[in-house]
Amino acid sequence: MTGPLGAPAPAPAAAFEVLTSAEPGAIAIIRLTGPASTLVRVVRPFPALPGAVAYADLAGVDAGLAARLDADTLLVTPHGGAAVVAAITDRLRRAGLRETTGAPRERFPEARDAREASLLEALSRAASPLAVPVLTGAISGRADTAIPGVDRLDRLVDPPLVAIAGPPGCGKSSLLNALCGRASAVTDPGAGTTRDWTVTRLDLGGLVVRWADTPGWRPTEDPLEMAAIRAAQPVLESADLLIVAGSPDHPACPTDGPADGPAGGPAVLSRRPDLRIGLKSDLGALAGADLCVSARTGDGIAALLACIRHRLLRGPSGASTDDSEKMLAEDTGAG
Ligand SMILES: Nc1nc2c(ncn2[C@@H]2O[C@H](COP(=O)(O)OP(=O)(O)O)[C@@H](O)[C@H]2O)c(=O)[nH]1
Ligand SMILES: [Mg+2]
Repeated sequence: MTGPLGAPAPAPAAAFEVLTSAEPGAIAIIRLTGPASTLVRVVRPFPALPGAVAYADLAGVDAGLAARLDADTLLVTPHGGAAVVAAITDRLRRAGLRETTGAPRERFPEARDAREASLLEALSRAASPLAVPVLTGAISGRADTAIPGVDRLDRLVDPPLVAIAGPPGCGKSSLLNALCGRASAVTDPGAGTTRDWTVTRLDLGGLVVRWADTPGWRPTEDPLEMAAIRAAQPVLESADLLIVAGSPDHPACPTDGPADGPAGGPAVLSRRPDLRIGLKSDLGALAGADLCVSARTGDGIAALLACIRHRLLRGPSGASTDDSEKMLAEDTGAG
């Protein structure tokens, strides 16, 4: 009979954790922990001693630096594309490594306290470049002070949804193209060009958002266009920031807004817009707009970005543009 004392001690479990953000980046950093006898199966050549670095094959998927921090810990740095990281983590699981996502205090033992560990954890997965000065400023600052200029740190970490609505032809898709610096959306002088709503990831001067371009609101008999307008409705309802646009040649908004949806059109929205903008300001200013911009000349774009950042990052009390927005503008070089 073989008692438990006679059995060989079970091998300590090997584990891995992707330390870098899920956003695509040049490299990813994955921490491997466990006995060298297990890790050597997925990292070859294996850095022999603590402190050693090797250029190694990583799970047969990619090659990159492997640094041995101590007897049981290895950091490996494959390319940062989502497909590479997914393929490597899949191989690691098949090799018997368990995925861990430790508590911030465990993941960042160098942090002075729980708050600093949480800030470092947020920094490791933040989507917005603006998170870097904001979070590093907060980490180096006093532990009990709020972060100046940012009430909604979560929105620097997870990109908020911005949706734009307005009559067809007022220039919504042209604004999107101007903001992303390329022809992302099809634009045309003919009304009803944007049929389906689309989401594009945009960096608005350091704040990364998901920008939803939607089909224009107008009375229509066309079942396809009606279906597209209806499909966009939940996006408009759920957006973190709802922008309503109009232009001098298609002025139906901004005073009306989609909340007064077209007769015979989709159901009325339950919310009012957060921001009313006048597009094609090169043709003239739109009465009732909070601000006017021209996708054609670029006029007003910087002010629009500053306004969007302010509205998304300040809480309900952050009604006025004050020093905090100046700080954000200086951080990002935009204004
Ligand atoms: N003058 C001027 N025309 C614009 C501007 N932005 C868009 N347009 C034109 O307006 C038309 C409709 O634009 P589009 O972006 O497709 O409008 P949407 O239906 O609201 O997406 C196109 O012919 C654009 O070239 C602008 O800032 N100034
Ligand atoms: Mg369009």
